[in-house]
Amino acid sequence: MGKTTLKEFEAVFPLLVDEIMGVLEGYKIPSEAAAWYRKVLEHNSVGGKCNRGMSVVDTYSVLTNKDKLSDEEYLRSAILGWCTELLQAFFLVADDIMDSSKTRRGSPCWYLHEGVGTIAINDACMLESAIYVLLKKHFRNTPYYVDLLELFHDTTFQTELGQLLDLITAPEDRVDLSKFSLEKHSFIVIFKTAYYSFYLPVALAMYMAGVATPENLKQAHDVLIPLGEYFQIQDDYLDCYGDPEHIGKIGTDIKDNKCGWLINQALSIATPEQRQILDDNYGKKDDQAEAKVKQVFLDLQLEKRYQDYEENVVAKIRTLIDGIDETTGFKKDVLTNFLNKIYKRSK
Ligand code: GPP
Ligand code: MG
Ligand code: MG
Ligand code: MG
Repeated sequence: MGKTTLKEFEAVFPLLVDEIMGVLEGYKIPSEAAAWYRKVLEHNSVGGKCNRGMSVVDTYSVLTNKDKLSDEEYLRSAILGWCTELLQAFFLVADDIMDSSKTRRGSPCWYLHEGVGTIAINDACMLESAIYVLLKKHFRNTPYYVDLLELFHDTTFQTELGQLLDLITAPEDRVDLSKFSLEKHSFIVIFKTAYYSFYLPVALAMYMAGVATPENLKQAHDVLIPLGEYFQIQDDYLDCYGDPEHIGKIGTDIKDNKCGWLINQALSIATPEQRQILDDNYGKKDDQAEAKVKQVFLDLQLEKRYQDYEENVVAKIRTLIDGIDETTGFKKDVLTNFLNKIYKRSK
């Protein structure tokens, strides 16, 4: 099955930016605002791995059994892919403000750019709006237009709920590790990441391929949500153990008092002495305190624990994929492709 390349997929984006600029021209907006919006779109949507966006195209190819899509089909599935990337861009611009992050995709976070600051909040909202400009232009005449709108709205709401719990479980002024738990962590990561990163791109391709029955959507959901949970646990792991040069961002979870996978694992096995060090140093905006937490993580051999978790969860997900019923138009390969893309990822 021929997979799309980043180069092919990225080549579609300038066409979409031009279309969006056309809408602004219709409003006769002063040119400096149009230039600003163009910069926002280009800087924040391009430059990532585009795994989510490209997976819409690849999933559509698998579901329709086509080795090579027609130009028209490629373009339409890539537009849904870019809508997914715009949603991600909206979330990342906003998330970096909320997490006080410094870098994203190897350059300063958007809100830290010269002259941007809190305008980034409006920019994030406008990245979201671009989704609906594109959907209206390209999908308004399809029978599944309302399904697409509902899917984007529901997914956005789910992600915001996850972000809410992520943020209120990590207050800046009051560190209380007894509020953390693996159950809470699971809710946070499923809602803030799994829905928009895994379920959304597949469901989009399913609507376009005409196989989005409630049964098939449920089959997809029941594997993609655990897969997305595993993906965010990788993100939590890489926040501490990833190479900032390689992942393009500097980890902030310990200083930000986040209810991440590593701290929850540490809490479940720490001795009273280690627990005291964690209580005294977690969530402090201070390099030395962060280093003390990392030392406890090291002493608890969390890296090994993570590798064991990874092998276990991947075996479970493979069993779930084996149980998929393909007679109703859904395909195991859709899910296997996702799993292969993220297994043992280092960025
Ligand atoms: C990832 O969390 C989750 C998001 C980017 C969703 C944000 C949702 C909003 C409604 C704004 P993260 O903070 O661990 O991501 P990263 O490590 O990339 O900063
Ligand atoms: Mg973040
Ligand atoms: Mg965050
Ligand atoms: Mg993270």
